[in-house]
Amino acid sequence: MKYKRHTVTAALPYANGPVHIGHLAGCYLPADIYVRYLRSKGEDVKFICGSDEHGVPITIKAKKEGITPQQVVDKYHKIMGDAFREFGISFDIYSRTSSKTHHETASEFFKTLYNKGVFEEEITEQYFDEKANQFLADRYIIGTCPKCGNENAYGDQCENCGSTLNATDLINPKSTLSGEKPVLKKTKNWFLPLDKMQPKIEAYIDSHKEWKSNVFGQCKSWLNAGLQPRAMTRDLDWGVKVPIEGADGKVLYVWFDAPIGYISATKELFKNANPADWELYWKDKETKLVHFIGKDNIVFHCIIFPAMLMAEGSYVLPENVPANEFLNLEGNKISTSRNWAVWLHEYLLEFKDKQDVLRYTLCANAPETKDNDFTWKDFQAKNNNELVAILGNFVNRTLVLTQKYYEGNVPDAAEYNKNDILLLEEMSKYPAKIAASIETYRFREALSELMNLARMGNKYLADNEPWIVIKTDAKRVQTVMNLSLQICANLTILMEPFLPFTSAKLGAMLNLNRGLRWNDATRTDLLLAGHKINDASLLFDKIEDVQMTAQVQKLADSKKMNEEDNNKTELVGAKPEITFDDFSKMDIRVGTILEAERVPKTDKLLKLKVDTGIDIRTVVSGIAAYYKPEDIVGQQVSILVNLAPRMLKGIESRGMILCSENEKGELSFVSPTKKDANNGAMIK
Ligand code: B3M
Ligand code: ZN
Repeated sequence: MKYKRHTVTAALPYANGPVHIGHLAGCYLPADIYVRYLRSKGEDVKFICGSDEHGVPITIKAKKEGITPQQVVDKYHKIMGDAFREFGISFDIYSRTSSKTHHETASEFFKTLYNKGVFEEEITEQYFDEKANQFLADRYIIGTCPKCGNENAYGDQCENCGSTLNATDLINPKSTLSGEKPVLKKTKNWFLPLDKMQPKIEAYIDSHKEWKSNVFGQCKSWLNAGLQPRAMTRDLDWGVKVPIEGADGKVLYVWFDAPIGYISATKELFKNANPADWELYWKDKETKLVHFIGKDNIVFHCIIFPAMLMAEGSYVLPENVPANEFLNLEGNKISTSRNWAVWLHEYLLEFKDKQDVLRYTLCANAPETKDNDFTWKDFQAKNNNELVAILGNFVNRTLVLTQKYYEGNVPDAAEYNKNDILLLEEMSKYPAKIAASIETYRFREALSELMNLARMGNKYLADNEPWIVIKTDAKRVQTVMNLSLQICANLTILMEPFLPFTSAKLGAMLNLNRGLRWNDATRTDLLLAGHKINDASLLFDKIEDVQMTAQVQKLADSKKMNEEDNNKTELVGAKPEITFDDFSKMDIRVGTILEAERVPKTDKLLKLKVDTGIDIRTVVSGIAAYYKPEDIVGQQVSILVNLAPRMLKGIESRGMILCSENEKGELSFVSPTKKDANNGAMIK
């Protein structure tokens, strides 16, 4: 069936950190290539993305940075949007799920399902952290995966084996907020009865045997295990409020609201046009809906979201979900927390104007069927041996010779010989060949075909040696150069989805008509005789060893820093990090208690006279339950001397005696271990 229009989405990234090469290779680059190709074919396509601003990853980040969730998403929404734009990821809209449109759209969607009686309302026991006084959903809880034994599985998903989980499935659950073992507490939630929907979902999946085998296989294995009802609401406060009565303090499950983000972003896109138009891109049967994602999102896009759409009833279902596997970096899993990543914003600073080199490398090496590895050595090789030596070299030789022989005027093709005719025939096959690969989501193959066209051009030049023939047969050289120029023009069109920056640059050098489309690349008259081309400059330049050594060193440094960090104990529930300057503001000294007496009418307080080495002062301390006054006279203690004075029970207390507190809340002095410490000695 030929579709009238296309809705293409790329996974909404969590707005909790910048974008790295794994994100790009995983879904944004293939999606962009696909969309640029469709546009070049003249298809009606909308490319939809935005930030996923809800969910526990956001609130955890906020806590860690000591800012609000809204501040977190504002910060990263901008950073991510900028990085995508700079790499030429050509979204028609990059929206966000904290927008009003989204909150309204997600609420409405939920209400529709609720009114249709789709949800099962159930009171179940969910984990609760008594110390943090909140329910623990999704990433607020970790434990051992019941399927694969990974000890760090999240409450909703195990990243090791890809299973979707419920928090109550975890063995040895632990709160990521306090590190404590959670208790079970009853709460009401609304469940999507995936178990009952299984036959319909199964029929849908079975009608898509053409899907990539990694995607189809994962779906089948979930179906074979039997789908379980899944809660679509959470007892959390950050997210889209559950829009029904009796649901105070609850929000929509982030995986319920996030895919609806695609719909609300499309609405935003059309908000200044005819607002009903957005519906065509979601509800018209002649719309082809394709989701580009990474493999950890397969179940949500292939099972849960389609189930939601089916239950709603008026939407088309995803026609394909070409998920990629993961990209590793120099042999190790990319990790944000361990800073084992190549960040796009850093890449741009270090490799200015080389977006296409990264696009090329990531596409040529895309983890389409299995996990793949990015190495700097390979990046350099791809640039030097392919982009520079094949594509750049062919184009440069053609343009330089055209300037040299014809002052930049395209020569007339005099007469085609047998080889020229063969070349023309071959050339005309490329658009269809590359298109077939792109349409079946085989982007690596498509890119390698593109390079074959450049190779063919190089070989043509080498076989025909215009630089030698020019001395004897100027007419022949005109034909050779004319054909070489046509190949350059075709390359400009066909490379655009993969290398948009280079395509624009080459198009400008060739002074090529803008607005040429994919199918024009079969033509051999894109540059007519007499057409004037512009000066040639290099499309790519060599990347030197020193640049690569610096990148490898940067990664080694971050590995070393991590190893040092790993030697530290787990900082569960720790206070936020401070600088050395923060610490050195505190003036802590050794002092000796000279006098001690109870503060009348209190159980807790002792009034102490302390020799701090710099003065003798009064301090009121809450230690009466643990120390008798007569026992502590002569005791050496640590005292914070530059704490602002406070009035306690009418006594001015100047400073604070440092104590440790055990698990029962009992205090004990922190004292020098050697008895001969001097009063006034600094503690640092
Ligand atoms: N934010 C997960 C991720 O970034 C999630 C994708 C949502 S797509 C609707 O991997
Ligand atoms: Zn697992």
